[in-house]
Amino acid sequence: MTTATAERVSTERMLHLYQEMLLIRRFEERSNALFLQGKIPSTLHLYIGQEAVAVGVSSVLREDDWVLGTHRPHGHALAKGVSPGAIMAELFAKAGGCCKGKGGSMHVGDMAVGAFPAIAIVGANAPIAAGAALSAKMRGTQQVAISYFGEGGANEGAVHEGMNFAAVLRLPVIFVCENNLYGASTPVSQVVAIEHVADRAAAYGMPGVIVDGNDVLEVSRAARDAVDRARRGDGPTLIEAKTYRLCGHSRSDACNYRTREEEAEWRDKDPLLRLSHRLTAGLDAVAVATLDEIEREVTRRIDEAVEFAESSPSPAPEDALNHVYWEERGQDGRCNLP
Ligand SMILES: Cc1ncc(C[n+]2csc(CCOP(=O)(O)OP(=O)(O)O)c2C)c(N)n1
Repeated sequence: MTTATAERVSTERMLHLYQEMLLIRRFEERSNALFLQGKIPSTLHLYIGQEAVAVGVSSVLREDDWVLGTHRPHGHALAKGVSPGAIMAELFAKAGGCCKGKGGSMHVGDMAVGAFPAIAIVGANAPIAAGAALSAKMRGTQQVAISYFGEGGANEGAVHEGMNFAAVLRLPVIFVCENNLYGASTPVSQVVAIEHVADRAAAYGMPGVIVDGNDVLEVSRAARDAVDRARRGDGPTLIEAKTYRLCGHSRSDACNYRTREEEAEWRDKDPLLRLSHRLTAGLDAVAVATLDEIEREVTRRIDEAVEFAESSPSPAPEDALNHVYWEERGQDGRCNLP
């Protein structure tokens, strides 16, 4: 097991990463507000506090690489390039949503930009990511697949099967464990007997890397190493990103299983705050006005996403059985599965 170090990067790249993280943060805050107004049916698992993980990882991916998200997937999808409007419309259960309004929050994704529709069964995406990576290896496309899961998910049998299969066949998968310390209300110490989930990598014969999951530069450096290794044909890597969700597990969570002091400590380590400090202080010396400009641009994109969702129609009843599985119909009307 190794620990990652922060990457030396240009100011331009840091501003880009900042904008990507801010897009997720503001998207999540707005969807929470819309949920409370009763505009979003079902529940929401927000990604507030974990933005550096998805953004750091996706920042080193190609468009045709794949990410496989979890029940907390808005950040995974946004960072991979799924349109904010299509995600918001999906949360509204509207026909313009990325799953045509039939998946909701826990299934957002868009294969056109390499984001599998997310899988809400905890840990279930690991063997699917391995399968996608096997297809990339067989076709020689050099694509990589990212399997996200939490420290709770790390204990699911499917995660072990996926990791073992990927290691044995040296598949181009990066397993990213977002260790945010709690699986719903259960502290990690009650479900994992060792200090670092990344230590388990040795048992599969793959590198295990620990990163500060609230430092987008460190995440992106570790992800780049893992992606390079995967594209070279050297197989999978397990990255454990130590992070914290700065919100409840899902709606109506009073967070009584953790202290306000602990939350305050992690608020000081907020990934956005950390990058904005780094950008405005020291060598980079980016003007605060530049960050304000980014804030305005992000707000404009979120406003546009909400407008799109509001004006999108509900799915038509006659479409109830359409678009449930991936399908392309040929001229004869028959399904051609990929
Ligand atoms: C197989 C399975 N068991 C239980 C659940 C219910 N559930 C949803 S989220 C969650 C906690 C997951 O914790 P973790 O994997 O650490 O991810 P986090 O919520 O912290 O992002 C549980 C138990 C589920 N969706 N799937």
